[in-house]
Amino acid sequence: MNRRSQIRIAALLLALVAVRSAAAESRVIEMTGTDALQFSVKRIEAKPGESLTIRLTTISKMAKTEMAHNFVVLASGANADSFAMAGSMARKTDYIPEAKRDQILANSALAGGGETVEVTFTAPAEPGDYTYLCTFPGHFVAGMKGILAVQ
Ligand SMILES: [Cu+2]
Repeated sequence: MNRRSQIRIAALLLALVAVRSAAAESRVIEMTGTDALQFSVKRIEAKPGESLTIRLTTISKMAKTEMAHNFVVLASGANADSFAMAGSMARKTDYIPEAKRDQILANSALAGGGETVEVTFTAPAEPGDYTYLCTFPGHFVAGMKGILAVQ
């Protein structure tokens, strides 16, 4: 093995270690979404700047077009009602309203029955209560929401 490939391998190993430690630092919060249109976790307490991984599994026997869930955390000051309304109409973008992207701190993909989606993000530095919700049509109105309490 020449010097050049040794350096390449060393760089690759360092990169792997960096990826692993970043993943290890993130706290994983598992939750489910059901046909009852509720998240199993309704409140998440976090430290400012903490790395969080939300792992959302949808429990349903319905078709994905009829029943799916996502996890969307809103920035402070966002109006959750109008965000959810815009989201419910954004079918082409999996119910993520492109015009309101600046109000999203983090969002997962849509999970149909039996699927699990994951999103990793950094909790805001600013303490406060941040709303999270599912933007599938009708779900927020039915109560599919929760609070990320940064304190
Ligand atoms: Cu939902």
